[in-house]
Amino acid sequence: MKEQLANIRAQALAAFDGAKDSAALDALRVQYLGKKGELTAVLKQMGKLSAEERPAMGQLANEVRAALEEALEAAGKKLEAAALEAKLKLEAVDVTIPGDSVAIGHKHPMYSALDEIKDIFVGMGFTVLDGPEVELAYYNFDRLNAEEGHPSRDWSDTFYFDADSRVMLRSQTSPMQVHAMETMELPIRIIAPGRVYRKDEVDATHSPMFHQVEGMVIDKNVTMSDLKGTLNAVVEQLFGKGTVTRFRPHHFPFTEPSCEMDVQCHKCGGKGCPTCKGEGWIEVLGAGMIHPKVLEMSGIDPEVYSGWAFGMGLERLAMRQFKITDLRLIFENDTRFLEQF
Ligand code: 2U9
Repeated sequence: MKEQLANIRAQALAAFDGAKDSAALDALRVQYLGKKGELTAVLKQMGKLSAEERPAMGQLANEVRAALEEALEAAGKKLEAAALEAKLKLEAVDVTIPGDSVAIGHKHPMYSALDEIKDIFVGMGFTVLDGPEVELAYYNFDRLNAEEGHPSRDWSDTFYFDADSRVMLRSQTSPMQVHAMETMELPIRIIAPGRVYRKDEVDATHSPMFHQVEGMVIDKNVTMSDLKGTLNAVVEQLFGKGTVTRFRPHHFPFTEPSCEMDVQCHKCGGKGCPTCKGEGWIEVLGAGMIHPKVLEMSGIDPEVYSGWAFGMGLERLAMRQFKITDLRLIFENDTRFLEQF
């Protein structure tokens, strides 16, 4: 019996140590320590021993059981640790593997041009306004001295919402200045950038939606020299110090007198080249002294106050700045185009 117990101990310890996984180990537990296991079978024979032999054999059997249980627990722990190790290896994140790159967007070139303009005007004390794109024709036309019958009010030029031509998509950002005259305290220095809508066919230089930046100053003793001085300072910041400008007479219903401002072509210095289409000058904006009737309609006394205003197309400015030859590229949002800026 002593030998049997020694064999069981040796075999069981070797078997536990070699178990491949916890299921195999559990089967071995049943095989050696279970109710019908090998150790139990030996213990059942204890009754056959003499009273003298029994205590020593009992003690030995207990020692073997304790040894087996201890070895079983150790083997279990070893398997558990190995399983954890394998799982960690399997689930480990290799931080050295290059990640999937996420394409990062950036500012649209036209909004870069707008931000530059905003910075220039804000630096001179102007406030930037925002306003509705759906407007009353009253604010878009009447209050800007474009009376009934003015060509720009025609259905072929303007997107109206109603048969009475009262509600429309604004065709200029000027109604924002009218709202400002109604709500802001004088003096006023504002710029009004935003989308405007006109019934134009799409081509390389036209779009039914485009962006304008308009601006306005109203104060006492404001004159044409303020207009020229301020706009000259603006284009010097936009196109460089010493930029030569000229002002040509023009006509707008909302300003009197009105003018257009050209900058001398930076490419050819005024001689004429492809950039300025042989003209030597590039038109940048329209401007003028706010018409006294426009001031009066907003309750501002033109005998006390005067003002100047300007307007320019943002796409045209961005196209010149970034040498973009087709307006459609600005709106198509083709990343192959946009990535270049
Ligand atoms: C108020 C009074 C006057 C805004 C002005 C222009 C001249 C102008 C055009 C430039 C190219 C529009 O985008 S464009 O087609 N605009 O030339 N705009 S003065 O004058 C105002 C505006 C509001 C109350």
